[in-house]
Amino acid sequence: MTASLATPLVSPAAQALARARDRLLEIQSDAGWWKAELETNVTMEAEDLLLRKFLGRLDPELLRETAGWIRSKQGTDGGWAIYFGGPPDLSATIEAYTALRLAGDAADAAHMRRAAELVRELGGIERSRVFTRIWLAMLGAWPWERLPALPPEVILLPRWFPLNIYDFASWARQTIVPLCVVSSFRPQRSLGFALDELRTGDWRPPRFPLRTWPGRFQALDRALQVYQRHPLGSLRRKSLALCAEWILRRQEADGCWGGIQPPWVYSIMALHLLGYAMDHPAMQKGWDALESFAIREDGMRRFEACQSPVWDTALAMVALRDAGVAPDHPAMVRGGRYLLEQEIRVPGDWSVRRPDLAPGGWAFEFENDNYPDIDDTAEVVLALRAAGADRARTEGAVRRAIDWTYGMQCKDGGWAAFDVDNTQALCGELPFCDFGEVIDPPSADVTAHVIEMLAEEGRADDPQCRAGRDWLLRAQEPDGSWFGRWGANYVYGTGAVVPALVRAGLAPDHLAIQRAVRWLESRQNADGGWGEDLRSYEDPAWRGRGTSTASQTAWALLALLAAGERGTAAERGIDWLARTQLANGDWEEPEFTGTGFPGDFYIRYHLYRLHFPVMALGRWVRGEE
Ligand code: R19
Repeated sequence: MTASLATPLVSPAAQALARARDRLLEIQSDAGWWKAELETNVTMEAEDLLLRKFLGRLDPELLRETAGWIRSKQGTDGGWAIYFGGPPDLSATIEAYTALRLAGDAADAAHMRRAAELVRELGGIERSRVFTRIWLAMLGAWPWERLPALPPEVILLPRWFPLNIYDFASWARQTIVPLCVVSSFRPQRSLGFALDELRTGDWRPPRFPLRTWPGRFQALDRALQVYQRHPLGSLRRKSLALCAEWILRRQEADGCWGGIQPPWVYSIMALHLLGYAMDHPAMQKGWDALESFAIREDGMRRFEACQSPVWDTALAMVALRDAGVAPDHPAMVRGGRYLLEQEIRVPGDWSVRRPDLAPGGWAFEFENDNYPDIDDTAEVVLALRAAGADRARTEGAVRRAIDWTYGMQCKDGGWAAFDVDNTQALCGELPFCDFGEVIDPPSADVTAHVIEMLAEEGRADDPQCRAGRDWLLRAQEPDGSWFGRWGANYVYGTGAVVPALVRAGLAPDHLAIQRAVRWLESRQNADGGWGEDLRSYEDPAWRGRGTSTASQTAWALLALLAAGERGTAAERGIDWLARTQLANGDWEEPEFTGTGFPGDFYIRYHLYRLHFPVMALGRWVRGEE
C-alpha cells in the first residue's frame, strides 16, 4: 500500500479520535482515576468567605485571592450569572457583592455601584433565595424573623409522617438538618457594614390563600415562628442532641459531609453553634478537608461544589472502550482497580426505605459512603466490563450492583439518583424550599443509564428491565425527545435514552426511536453541531436550540448512531467535531452542559467535552451501532 504515503488512509474522524483518546489517556491520575474541575458559580466562593467570617477565621491572603476570582467573574452588567452567557442572578450577585465588601471593596467603587443598582432592579435582598438570606441573617444583615422557620424538632418526625426528613432528597435532607440547628440558635455575627444599598424596602412576601398548600404552609410557618420564641426546653434539647448525632454519624472518612459543599459548610456551622470547639476531631477534620475543594491558579482561589472522580473515571473508561482501547491496556486496568476499590459495601440513608436490601453501589465522589447513586453505579458497571482487572472481583461487584439497582427501582418502573420513591411533591411547597429540587423522582437519564447497563449485562428480558423500558417509552416528550434532569437538556436525555432502548432490543425503526431521530435532525445547527441553551429549562422555545458544543454534539450523535443513522446528519456532526478539535486533542467548551438543579444550579464538567466526543467518534470510526 504505497499510496498511503500520499493519501492518508486515516480519515479526519479517525485522526480526531486518536488525538482525543491520547489526551484522555494522558490526564489519568497515577492512582487510576480521572477527574476534572466541576465548575459552578460564585456562590461557592462567596459562601466560603462568609463561613470564615462567621467563624472568625478569615485569613487576609485567602480573602484577597478568593475576592480576585469573584471580581474576575463579574459581568459587564454589574451582576454575576450562574452559567456561561447566562443572565445576572439576584442571589449570586448579592452573595458575591457581600463577599467583595468583606474583602474591602468600597460601596462607592464603580463596579460595586453597578452591582448594587442591579440588585435593587432585580428586587433586592427581599427577593433573594432563602439560603442567601440565611447567610445574611447569620451575619446580622437580615432579621431571622423574616425567614421561614426551621425547627430542629423535625428530626423527631417518624418516617411515616408527611415531611419527615426522609421525604426530602438526599442533598436537601443533609442540608436541612444542620440548618435547623443553625436557625434555632439565630446567631448574629457582624459583617462590619450594613447592606442598605441592596434593599428595596419592600418586605412583604406574597400571601397565598389558605385553601392552597403554600397558604397553609404560610400559616404553619407563622405558628412555628411563635413556637421558635418559646420552644419547649426539653423537646428542643432532645432535638438538638439528635440533630448533632445525625450529623456526626454522617461525616465521611475524609472529613466532608456528602461530598458536596452545602451540607459540609452548614454541618461545620451547626457543630460550632452546638459548642464543638475547632480542635474537636470532627471539626478539625471537617475544616481541614474544606481546602481540598479549593483550586488556586493565577493568584486567585476558587471553590468546587463537589468533585467527580468516580463519575469521570467511569465515563472516561466507557469512552476509551468505544475508542478501541483494550481491556488489558494499563490505563483500563488501573482505572478498573480504582473503581473496584470504591465499591460501597455499607448501608446508607437509602437503607431507611430499603432496610433489607444489601449494599452494592458507587458514589460520585472520593468519599460519600452514605450516598451511593444509581447513575454512577450503572456507569461503573459498564466501565468495569471495559476493563480487564480482577475478573472474580468484578463479577461479585457487578452482581451486587445489579441486585442493589433492582432494589432501588421506583414503583413506577423508573430510577432516580439516590433514593427510591422519593416523590413527595409537597416538600417543594414549604416556604423554605425556594431553591433547587428538594425531591428525587425517577428521571429519563438515570433510567436510561440503568437500562443500558442491564442490557449490556444480558438482562434486557428481566421484568425489572422491561418495566424500566416501558417507563422510558412513557416518558418521551410529545416532540420525540427526552428531558435531561442531570445534563443539559433534551439533547442529553435523548442521547442517553436512544442508545439504551436500542441496546435493550427496541428496533431502530420503532416509532419512538424514529421520532427521536427526527427531533434531533430538526435541531441540528447549520454548522453541523448541536447545542442547547440552559434557558430550555424554562422556555420551550429553547428546547434543543443553542450554540453548538462538543458534548451536546456528541450526545446527539450517540443517539443517531445507535439508531443506525449514519447519513448526512451524522456525517456533518462528526465533521463538526473533527473540525473544531484543538491541536492537543481537546475541545473548547465554555458552556455549562451539566445540570445540578433545573433553573437554579448548573455545572460545567470540564471533561464532558472530551468523554462524549471520544464515545461518538469511537462508535463512528469503529462502525458500531
Ligand atoms: C450525574 C450524577 N448525578 C446523579 C450526581 C451529580 C451530583 C452533582 C453535584 C451536586 O452538588 C450539589 C448538590 C446539592 C447542592 C445544593 C443544594 C440545593 C438545594 C438544597 Br435544599 C440543598 C442543597 C446547592 O448546591 C449543590 C451542589 C451527573
